[in-house]
Amino acid sequence: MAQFEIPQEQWAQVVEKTGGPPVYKKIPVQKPGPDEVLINIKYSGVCHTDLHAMNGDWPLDTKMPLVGGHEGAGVVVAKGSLVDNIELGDHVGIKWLGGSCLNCEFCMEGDEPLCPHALLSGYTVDGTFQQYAIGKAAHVARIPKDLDLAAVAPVLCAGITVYKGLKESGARAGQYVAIVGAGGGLGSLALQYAKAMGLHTIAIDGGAAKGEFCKSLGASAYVDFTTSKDLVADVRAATPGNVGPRGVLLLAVSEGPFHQATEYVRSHGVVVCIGMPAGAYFKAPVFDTVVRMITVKGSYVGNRLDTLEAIEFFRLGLIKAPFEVVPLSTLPEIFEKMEAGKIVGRMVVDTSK
Ligand code: 8ID
Ligand code: ZN
Repeated sequence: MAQFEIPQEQWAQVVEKTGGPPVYKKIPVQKPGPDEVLINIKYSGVCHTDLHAMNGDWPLDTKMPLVGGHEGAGVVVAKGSLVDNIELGDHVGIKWLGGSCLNCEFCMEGDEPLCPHALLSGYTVDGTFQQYAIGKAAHVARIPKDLDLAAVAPVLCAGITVYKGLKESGARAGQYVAIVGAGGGLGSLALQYAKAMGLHTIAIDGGAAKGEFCKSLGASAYVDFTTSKDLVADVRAATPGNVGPRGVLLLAVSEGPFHQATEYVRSHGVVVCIGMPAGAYFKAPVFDTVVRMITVKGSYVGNRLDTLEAIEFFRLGLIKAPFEVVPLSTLPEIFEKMEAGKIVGRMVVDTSK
């Protein structure tokens, strides 16, 4: 069995007060409990959720001080006494759902994200913006050893979430889905998962650069919300017969598009809410919802099987969303760019720098 030298201290980005910014500093390396593993995180994707966590946007308290991050991929370097199905040296990932009780009716039904005792990585427990993170053995994602850890990191939240969202939309191969916020982190993965699932995509986001980017990821149409004179008509026009897309994945971090989606979704279509703009409400006309038989639902990350399936799509070479690797020390600048909507695709931090 592999042996690893584990330092006493490590570099981390620590949010010390709500509102941030994160502070790059040395903190102690923790020891895994009996049902936990210690993971040498090599790379972590940066999700907009990490920014919500730092800003205290949501009606759910974070731990404080907080090490954020929940798209971390790395190597198991230590494990607790009860962990008998993971070896030192195995490659694993920490995802948003860090742990769940595995005994409540939600866990039993495979709805672990709904467990009342769920642990949220980088939110209620420390996450992956550090060199050594703790994961519950039952919940860490298994990553085949031949996969590039930087490239697979964004799959651990963005990939799982959009893959689940596409399943929740009920859209089948050959049908159309609209991806709102398609040029962002979740959006870029959504375009790739949708393509791999045989779906046509209508990408919605702002600016020419994101348009080029979405087209390069296989979008069949791009609607620019900053220049479109009639977004509803433009989205419908991108589907055969102008009937609108079967499914809509709402990934944007602003409230407006949540109100528009029921206007352009196809009758009997499904609107899936995934993005979580602070303080936002969903609004839809009751009349249209009834007579056009529209379904509106939320979708929240994915369970362990969704995780395995999302990684399998990646292993098969079907998911090639561009990402940019930068040092962990630059996290505050990433958050600034994210706040301004200037990130195209996903940023991934290298924890060794
Ligand atoms: O399980 C879940 N439901 C889950 C999982 C992971 C992330 C939910 N999220 C949430 C995050 O907390 C965040 O609120 O999904 C949202 C998107 O996360 P992200 O993809 O990591 O964010 P991003 O990279 O900043 O991308 C957002 C995109 O939305 C576009 C922006 O231009 C950007 O490309 N956008 C905005 I802001 N307003 C838009 C609009 N009106 C828009 N696109 C189209 N129309
Ligand atoms: Zn996330």
